[in-house]
Amino acid sequence: MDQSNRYADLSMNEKELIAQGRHVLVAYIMKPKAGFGGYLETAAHFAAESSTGTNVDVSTTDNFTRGVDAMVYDIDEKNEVMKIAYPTDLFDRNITDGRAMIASFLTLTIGNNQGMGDVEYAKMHDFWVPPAFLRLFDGPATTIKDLWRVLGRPVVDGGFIVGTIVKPKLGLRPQPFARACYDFWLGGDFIKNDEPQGNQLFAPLKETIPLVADAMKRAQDDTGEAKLFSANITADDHHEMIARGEFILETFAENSDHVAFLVDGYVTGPAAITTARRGFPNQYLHYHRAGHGAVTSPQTKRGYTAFVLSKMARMQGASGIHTGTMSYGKMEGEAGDKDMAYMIMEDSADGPFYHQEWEGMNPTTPIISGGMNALRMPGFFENLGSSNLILTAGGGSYGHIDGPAEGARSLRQAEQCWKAGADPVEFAKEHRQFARAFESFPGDADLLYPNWRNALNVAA
Ligand code: CAP
Ligand code: MG
Repeated sequence: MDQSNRYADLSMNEKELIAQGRHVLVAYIMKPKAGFGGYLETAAHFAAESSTGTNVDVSTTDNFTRGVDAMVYDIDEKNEVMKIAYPTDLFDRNITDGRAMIASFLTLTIGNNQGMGDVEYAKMHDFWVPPAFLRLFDGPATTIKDLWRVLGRPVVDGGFIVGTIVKPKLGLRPQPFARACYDFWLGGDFIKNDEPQGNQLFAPLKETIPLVADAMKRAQDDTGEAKLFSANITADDHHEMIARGEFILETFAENSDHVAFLVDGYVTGPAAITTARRGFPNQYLHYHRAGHGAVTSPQTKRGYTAFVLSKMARMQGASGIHTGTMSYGKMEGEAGDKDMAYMIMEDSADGPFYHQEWEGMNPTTPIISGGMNALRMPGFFENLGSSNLILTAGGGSYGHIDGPAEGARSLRQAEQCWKAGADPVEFAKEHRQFARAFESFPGDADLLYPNWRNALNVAA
């Protein structure tokens, strides 16, 4: 059934829609399935199923209903671009406080439309939120400024937070886990649980966390520096998450403001992020996105992009989210992914289809992770143009041949190298830990700096 006479109006003007501020605008890359309707007809059906309609007319539709139809307002069939305007009245609000929710945004914009029989594929690449609707989202309660403050740094441009992930990913019992933390903290700032680390039987949280809190105290005493820990409180159950968070804060006690809470936000969804955001508004909320590749990978033509995930994370209240390594690490990514970092850090930024004003919503820190080490960092910083971020390098720290503390120092030196605009091989001649990173990661060194052995006088 061709519904384009109801769910499409290509005369609608995007600038006017933005000026009116009564719609969320969404840009998709969409292809109709062969043998079904034309592009506009499929787009209109997509909009119907994403708002007030179904695949047939129903007798209960009245004039009010039509007033909240999602409308296709622009198509570019050659480039497979479909743009839909969703009236903000479509989206669900809390009965408790009238606030908006990402669950409802996703249920409509990336809901049943992901499996429609007449759609080959559709993937969300960008969206725009009007000010009156944007302010109904929690946004971050804490930011990297809160971490810089704990570290005794300036709250503006407080700089690079050198972090790691306790590796191996799983299999350390409490004592060796805490030892791994202490050893890194002698050189680094920030440690996170790896995304699956929680309350495994071989490392009960209630045994591990006290040892980590003690390791933090000893590392702070031994270095004279504040240290940070991002503790995983991910769980299916809201009450479990709250119980974990409360235990962790009780255990860290006077160091509780040194603790961030890690939530695996893709696998648990907006409800878990909001549990942490509203349950522990004083804690930095660290959004780990493990699993996101299932829908965000460039290989996937459905779902939404990592850019969209990052924008939604800021609205949900993530203080920081992993934004990838922008082609410099082990995970999928490209240099242009830096736009996702700007979109969550700045108050005014451009996405692939829409400019977004954040109206003062707190920024979200780009968290860089995934196969990073000191050798890869200068190029990364050069591409992004900033080091006001958190790096968590697991292999890049625990894989350093002189141990994790030296690995941390090599990462900090990598930032110094970039800031000085120095040639990394020349810089290595004067910076031991950075130089030893070349020997720690010879494969990367050969690829990135082919003349390093001769220059640093290191035999093969
Ligand atoms: C990195 C990591 C991170 C992923 C996250 C891992 O370890 O801890 O979870 O990189 O990817 O488990 O692989 P290494 P992203 O530092 O040892 O690679 O940041 O892209 O979400
Ligand atoms: Mg990990």
